Amino acid sequence: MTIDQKFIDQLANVTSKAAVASYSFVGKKDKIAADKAAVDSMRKELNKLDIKGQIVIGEGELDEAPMLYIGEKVGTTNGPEIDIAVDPLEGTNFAANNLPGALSVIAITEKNNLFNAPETYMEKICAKVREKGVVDLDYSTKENIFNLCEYLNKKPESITACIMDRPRHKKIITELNQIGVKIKLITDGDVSGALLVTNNKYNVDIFLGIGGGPEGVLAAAALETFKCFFQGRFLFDTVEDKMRANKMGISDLTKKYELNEIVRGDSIFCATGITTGDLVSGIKVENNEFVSETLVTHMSSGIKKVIKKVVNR
Ligand code: VTB
Repeated sequence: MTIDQKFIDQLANVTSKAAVASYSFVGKKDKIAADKAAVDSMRKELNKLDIKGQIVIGEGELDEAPMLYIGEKVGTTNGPEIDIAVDPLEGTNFAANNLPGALSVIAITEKNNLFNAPETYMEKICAKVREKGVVDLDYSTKENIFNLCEYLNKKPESITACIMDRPRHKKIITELNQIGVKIKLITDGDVSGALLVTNNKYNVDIFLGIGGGPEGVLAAAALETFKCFFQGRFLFDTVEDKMRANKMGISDLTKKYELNEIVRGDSIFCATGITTGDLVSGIKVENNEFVSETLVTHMSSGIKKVIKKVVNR
């Protein structure tokens, strides 16, 4: 089964409207307001779609998030059963401080095909490699780089690795440095960071490190269409995290997940720019109208492109 192509445009509308709603709060130093605007808009628009949708990855659980919580049903119910992952405002700091890279993101699969990811950290690795065994979460950083060098026929000095600038990555960053790899350090936004491996124009060969689990699932949905390699391993540090994992039916807490175990079957991914970043431009006002740019991917048709839209509020 595949997801009808008509949903690409409909979902790009959803993320475009959320991006415009959040855009009013860009540079206002209020990340909560920027996020709320995106969430409210996304929920309203998702409820107009002819789907029987369920939020699988959202803004938290019912008790902590009144809207777009995990398990929330959205859509008119007149349509296919769909699992939905949302990040209405990915990069709240970027939006609040008017910095590049704030996105509104959504990914869908058919029912029961999207991993029900807990809101914990995830160890991730991805690269524009199709074969297994070139890079792997179980290899050391150096092994991954040397294998990738061989695969790409490049020297370590010509490899660029993208990683979030966090104290937890000190060891990886030191090792990358020792072998001469160029590092692209990002402050937030690891959905976008992971997607930089999809096209040579971004000059990133590998993305690695620990970031949000939900962001990992969202990135995986797009990476599948780009035929890139992705692996993720959830990290359950606290007792609370472990209990939540058990509740979600995860028994092996150290399991390494392959892309196809996270996103199964057909999928659509949409990421609209709020502020201009590497992947897409931010919201622009042209002739008194809002114009958005959205990166869309659709697995079954192989569609992967950036679309522009005039957005009515
Ligand atoms: C990432 C990134 C987000 O959180 O997942 C990160 O994509 C992970 O958490 O944009 P820490 O900030 O605790 O490292 C964000 O940076 C913010 O939600």
